[in-house]
Amino acid sequence: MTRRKASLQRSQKRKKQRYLREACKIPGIGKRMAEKILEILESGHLRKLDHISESVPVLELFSNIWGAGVKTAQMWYQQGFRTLDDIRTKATLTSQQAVGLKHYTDFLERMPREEAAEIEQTVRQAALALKPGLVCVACGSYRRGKATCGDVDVLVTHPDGQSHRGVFSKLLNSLRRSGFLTDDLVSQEDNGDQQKYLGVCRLPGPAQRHRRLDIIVVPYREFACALLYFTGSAHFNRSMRALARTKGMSLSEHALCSAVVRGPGGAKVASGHTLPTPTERDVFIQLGLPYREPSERDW
Ligand code: 8DG
Ligand code: CA
Ligand code: CA
Repeated sequence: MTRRKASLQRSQKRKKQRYLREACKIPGIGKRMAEKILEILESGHLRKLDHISESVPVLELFSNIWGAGVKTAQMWYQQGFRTLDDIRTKATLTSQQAVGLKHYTDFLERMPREEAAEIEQTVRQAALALKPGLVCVACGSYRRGKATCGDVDVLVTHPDGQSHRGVFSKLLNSLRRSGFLTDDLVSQEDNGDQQKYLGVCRLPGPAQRHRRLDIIVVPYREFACALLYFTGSAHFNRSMRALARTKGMSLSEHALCSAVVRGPGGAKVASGHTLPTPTERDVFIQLGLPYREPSERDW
């Protein structure tokens, strides 16, 4: 190497160190980010992205399997899997992921709201055959008036405040016996007094698709808050909860509580007392908000 070339290399290295130091002075930019900035400045390109852009469609393909999150998708990618066939034949699946894979294309498709109404009606008929007076309401995007629904979220309760008890497993068994429920995903029996089922159903008849169905059984005293929660949207719920906090209250799918005392980190120190909310409208009133119809809760 000539002396001139060596001197040029030393000067370039010094320049690079200087750029790195300068980049690191920018708030929020550490050494690794600074190195990436430098690589782009020098070559107009970031090599790490070559790998990412190649993996993104595969990670999306995998994380669309119900029950598989980003972490699982990344693990499968690292194990060398690239197609759904690889997953089917080589990956270790949880029982939920196996159901998700079996109904992969059906679950990606949203259903027309008319089909959601038929599913709600099927659950209602089975519920009423068990116990007259049970109330069944399809919540989620269906109640918000959307033209298509990703799944159906049916809330079940009984106005006498007692008769919802014991309905959960009887209702599921009845829907299983009739062949309407085809697969189970999650059966959560103890969320306070609420019970939640996540599964798969299919309406009778040819060419019907498998659809995701959630069923929630709640005591009548929690009806309004549960209805509000399961109607969503998720973003709307987050806003309502945040607003409740600013007013010293707390809102959940169970109740609206007042005089909540929070510690410096925001953790609940004392839970306050439950405010009477017989209807959704009462929740809005207690929070000092004008009432919003379900179709106006889409943000
Ligand atoms: P979609 O099924 O048509 O896609 O829409 P959706 O009915 O609004 O969503 P969902 O996933 O079925 O959830 C039903 C409601 O549950 C949602 O509208 C509000 C409530 N919910 C929250 N937070 C979350 C959350 O983090 N995940 C889910 N799945 N639901 C949530 O408030
Ligand atoms: Ca839904
Ligand atoms: Ca749902």
